[in-house]
Amino acid sequence: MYRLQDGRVVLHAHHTVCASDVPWADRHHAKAKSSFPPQPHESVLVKLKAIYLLVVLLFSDTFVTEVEWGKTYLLRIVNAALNDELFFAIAGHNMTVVEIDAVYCKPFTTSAILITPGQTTNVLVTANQAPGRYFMAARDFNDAPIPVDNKTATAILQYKGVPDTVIPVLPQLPAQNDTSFVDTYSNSLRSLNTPQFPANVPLTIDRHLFFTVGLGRDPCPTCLNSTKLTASINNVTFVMPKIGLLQAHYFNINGVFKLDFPDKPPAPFNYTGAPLTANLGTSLGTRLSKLAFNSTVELVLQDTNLLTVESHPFHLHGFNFFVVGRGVGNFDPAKDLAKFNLVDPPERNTVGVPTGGWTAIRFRADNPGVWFMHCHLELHTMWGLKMAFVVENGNGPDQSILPPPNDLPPC
Ligand SMILES: [Cu+2]
Repeated sequence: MYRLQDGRVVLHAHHTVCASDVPWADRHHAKAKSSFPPQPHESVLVKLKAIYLLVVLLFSDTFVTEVEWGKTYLLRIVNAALNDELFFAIAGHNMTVVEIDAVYCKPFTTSAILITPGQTTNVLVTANQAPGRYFMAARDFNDAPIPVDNKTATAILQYKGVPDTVIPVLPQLPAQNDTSFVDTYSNSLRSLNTPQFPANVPLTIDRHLFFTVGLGRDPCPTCLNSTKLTASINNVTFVMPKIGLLQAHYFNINGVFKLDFPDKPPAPFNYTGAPLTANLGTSLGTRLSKLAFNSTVELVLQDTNLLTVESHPFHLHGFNFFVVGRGVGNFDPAKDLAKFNLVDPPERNTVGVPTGGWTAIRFRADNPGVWFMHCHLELHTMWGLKMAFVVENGNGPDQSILPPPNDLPPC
């Protein structure tokens, strides 16, 4: 659950095989009439109408939304796919990105957006083209050397008064492996950073973390070839406990997890170079990392070439973070730290770790509890590409975990 800048609240939930959890966020928004829709940051806007747009790869019917010429619309775009980062574009219309993961950003105009599972993006679109029917389309982005789903999902933007018989045109989406589009797009995302909505980037860091994220292969006597695919952070494949982590933490139940998650990989290696310099085996464990209340954290997420390099959209529960840097290859503190954006980095809760590259985030651990951090590709999460932070209570009156509600359902 996230509290937003303007008081709205977003529920971000997961269910193993169900993509329909994300719209809860939008339903929740829809009820919060008092502060919705958000006003644009620039005063040029006109008439605003919210369109709820759920991007999934399988539309059973083609969704059509009607627009009036000359009006500007707010599109709330949610990636509810399980395993696909998506490009999204509208034929003939540019989009102005104004909000990412429910945080305002500096508005910028683009012909397409990239949105990963777990992310949301709000854009303004002005219906100022020749009245007609225009496809909105979404298609997989994947620049890793692995097979991809190449289906295109479509919906239709239809100008009022235009008959349904008009054949819509398709937008030009970036190529499926267009890394440079993603680099440019990612670098265009900046916090609004105004007096009203400041970017409170932590400037001094209490805790430096370096996490390698990637795939692996573990022994499995009952599996084909006696091995199974796996995934790990710092070589730890997360094992889900039988008792809830938060429950175990709150009630001091021993034996559910250990607080020894490593701050860095067990042994440094050439994370993204070829050939492989580490073996594919991982260690299993329910290991968590403890953070002091209100401590500032810098976390570098480093993709590895174990099995294959691949883009991993990482999601942190409980906090927004600032994406202060990203790059290709191995993170090199000697040259990369100096390039961090500590002024107006994008603030969000899910970020892609580039294929064969790294992403650096910073956040303040001011929310006591137990918080998962995981790859938002469902397959990878299930393979163990996750860990959790235990954030200690503070000393103040509102700085401790609340007790569980009386109607908390038992496992
Ligand atoms: Cu992943």
